[in-house]
Amino acid sequence: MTAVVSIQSAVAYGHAGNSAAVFPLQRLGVEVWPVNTVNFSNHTGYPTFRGPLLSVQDVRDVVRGVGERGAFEVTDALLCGYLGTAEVGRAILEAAAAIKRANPAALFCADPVMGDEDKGFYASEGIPEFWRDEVVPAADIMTPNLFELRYLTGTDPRALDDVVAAARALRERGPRVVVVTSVVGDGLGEDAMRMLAVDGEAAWVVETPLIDRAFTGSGDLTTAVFLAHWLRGDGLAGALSATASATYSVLEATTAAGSSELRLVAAQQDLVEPRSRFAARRV
Ligand code: PXL
Repeated sequence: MTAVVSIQSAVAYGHAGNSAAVFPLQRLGVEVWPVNTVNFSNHTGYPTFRGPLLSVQDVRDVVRGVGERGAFEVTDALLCGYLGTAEVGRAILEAAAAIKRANPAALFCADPVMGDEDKGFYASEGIPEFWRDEVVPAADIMTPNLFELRYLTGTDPRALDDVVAAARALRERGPRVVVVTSVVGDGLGEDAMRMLAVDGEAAWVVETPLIDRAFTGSGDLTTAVFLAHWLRGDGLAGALSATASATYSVLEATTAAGSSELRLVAAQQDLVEPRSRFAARRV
């Protein structure tokens, strides 16, 4: 059995946070123990959203209770993403430490959600610094977009080689696997989306056609799918290719359906057998 503790937000309507990550992990064969940090009606991109944020103490209690079931001994990874407050982030770091005490082989996979090229920083005050100063040294896998990689490394990579160098620089500070999404740069065509992955040895890039619209939850989906394939032992190139293929296929199905929410259930076969496939190439 492969098992993941996923500490993220949850929404009733649509797909973001755990509501974008849990089902794809399950569909890829991973047992998931979700710990929700908020219970919102919908993601925050809508004009209204309602419902409670859990207190940090509630999040800690749920994590503790899951640990009391003996789950941490058999947990393969802790997954986290979008953070409302750095306080919840600290509870996540404590959870990572507790899981690693129970199973030293467990991985901490963090998607440092804080902003993007189009919107700039949208994370609350203190969150970017929290990712940079406290999560980077503790994480095993990180999945920043290019905007987030720039901030985390204090670099401004322009060409693909520079992005690879920045991803390697982030590795030097903690995570042994870095996946960079939304890679653009000098000499790279603007009609494609690119993801790049580095570990201690190789760097791999995969390109998919660009779908020119915004999605919410697509980053949460991407990190979840990558983690599932990494835990399965698909290797860096295999996990990257499978992630780009599944994510692109779901986004394409979402767009074809004219849906504003990810079509995770309707297009679930794409998680397992993506209708479009893209190979990774070594750079
Ligand atoms: O996709 C990140 C995310 C997670 N959780 C909630 C969100 C969003 C993005 O809007 O609103 C609640």
